[in-house]
Amino acid sequence: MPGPVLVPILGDQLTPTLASLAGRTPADTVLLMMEVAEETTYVRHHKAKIALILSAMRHFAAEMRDAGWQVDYVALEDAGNTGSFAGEIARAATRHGASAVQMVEPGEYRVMQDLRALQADSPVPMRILPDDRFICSLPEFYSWAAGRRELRMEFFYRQMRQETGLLMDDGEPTGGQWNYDRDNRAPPPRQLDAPAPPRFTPDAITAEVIAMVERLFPGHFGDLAAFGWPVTAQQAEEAATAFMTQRLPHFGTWQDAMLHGEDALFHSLLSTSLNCGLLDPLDLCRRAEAEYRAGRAPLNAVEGFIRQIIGWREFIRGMYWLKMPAMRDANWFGAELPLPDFYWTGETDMRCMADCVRSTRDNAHAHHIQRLMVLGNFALIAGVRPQELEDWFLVVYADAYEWVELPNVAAMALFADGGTLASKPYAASGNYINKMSDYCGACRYDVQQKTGPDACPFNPLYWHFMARNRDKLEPNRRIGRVYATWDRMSEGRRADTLASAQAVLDALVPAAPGWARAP
Ligand code: FAD
Ligand code: DLZ
Ligand code: SF4
Repeated sequence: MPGPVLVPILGDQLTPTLASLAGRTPADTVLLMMEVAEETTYVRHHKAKIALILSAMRHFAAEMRDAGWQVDYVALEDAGNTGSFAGEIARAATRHGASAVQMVEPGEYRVMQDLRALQADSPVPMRILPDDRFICSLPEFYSWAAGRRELRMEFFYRQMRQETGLLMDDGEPTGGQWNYDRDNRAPPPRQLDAPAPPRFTPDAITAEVIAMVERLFPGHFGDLAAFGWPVTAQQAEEAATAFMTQRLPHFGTWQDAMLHGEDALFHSLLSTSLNCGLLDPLDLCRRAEAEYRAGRAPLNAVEGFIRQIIGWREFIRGMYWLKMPAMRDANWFGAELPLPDFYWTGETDMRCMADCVRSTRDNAHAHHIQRLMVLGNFALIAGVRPQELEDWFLVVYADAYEWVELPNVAAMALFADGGTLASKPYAASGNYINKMSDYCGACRYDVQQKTGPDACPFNPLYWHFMARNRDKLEPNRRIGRVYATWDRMSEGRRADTLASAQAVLDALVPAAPGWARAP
């Protein structure tokens, strides 16, 4: 009798229909799940991110056992735990006398390198299968990208709409337009009264994991007091239903809005569940479309939501694998500023920044425009070294895995790849934040002032960024025209602007070492 097939399932593969389980039966298969020190510590993750993944893993193992599967679960503190995926797969293959190992490819390049090395040395056959939970396979993405001069999400998205048939009528986009982004940028009124997303009270499994995280990772960033993320597929379904019925109808209009203390607004907060496998992306999109077809949600909301998932999410994943490992080293502007300490402490008079860091600390979440136009934008115009900001983003968000974090930070927020993903840097002065939020009114800085100690720091930094990168940005058709405005300013005003920006930069305190990676 040949030994069983060993099927390792990683912490972001919590999906019962995983490709590695197709055709397998409980009689000839052992599932292996591993809590390993290498994953919990390769960066010093937000406490809530570790709690979410380990709790979701433990719940998934219990559900798979209930469904009849044999699950070998290695807990973080088990005696003999080698601390790495490769070590645990090798150990379990011997323990079970496995005839073969079969698993779905990991989401991260770093882990893929380790698994390929293990595969090369494995005494039993080891198959690594494509992750078919993504709508676009990697070979399909590579062939879409091949030979194109510019890789832009919009064109990829149109192809995905055609392939999935989402929001298509007789081969044409529903409503006659592919993209309703213009209707998704309304500045917020003073109050928006968004219904709060459901939070899930920790059960015994989650409570035990939370206690373990507090004990083993006391110095990690973030708070666990408000932990309420879905940790099972059933909870994720509940969260998805609440979103579809309560917030989706307004998702489009207020997609880019920010309000102080309003951490979710009309966003779905489904990324944590999507990224660890508790929800299926295509299913979510079909449900959103059904809300539109039934007349319960408008087209700009539903198209906007579907675009984020079959457009941005898939495009970002394809770009990651296309551009790695170079993407991790990209630094087109040669930015070398250390990450300011307020990214960790939240201690800054910039009200927008303080609120975004607070939400990040309390919830392990901030919404897209906070990530892009406050946290990312400041780092871009101040000139923070990309690898430091990338580490920060990988640590602090419960939905952060390198395949989705890195392209968003390096290529979208920092333009560190020189424009393979975005057509221009998302650099903005305080004016943009003022328009899209209620942050500025009660800020210690004055968003209308362009220079001097009371000026909003985003204002002079914006021009400092433009001026110091002129050789790179002036040829860009989409942004180069701003130099005409700069050149029209008097020499004195330009000098004051640069001096004000330099004063902001000189006052920044670099973060103490050890927040993101163990010193
Ligand atoms: P919603 O606003 O409700 O959007 C719906 C879904 O669309 C999200 O759940 C997500 O799955 C998908 N989506 C939307 N935008 C993107 C995008 N740009 N890339 C990929 N998927 C997208 N998202 C992550 O999942 N993990 C990250 O580590 C991450 N890091 C980011 C870093 C920066 C600098 C920026 C600008 C964006 C980042 N994003 C990341 C994308 C986006 O901000 C989050 O997906 C979103 O805020 C998650 O909240 P939500 O579920 O409420 O999203
Ligand atoms: C993020 C994370 C953490 C903190 N811990 C684990 C773990 O102990 N075991 C596990 O299987 N996965 C964990 N993860 C998620 C992995 O980092 C993720 O599956 C890989 O990065 C995918 O390449
Ligand atoms: Fe942020 Fe400037 Fe507005 Fe203050 S004035 S909240 S620093 S954009």
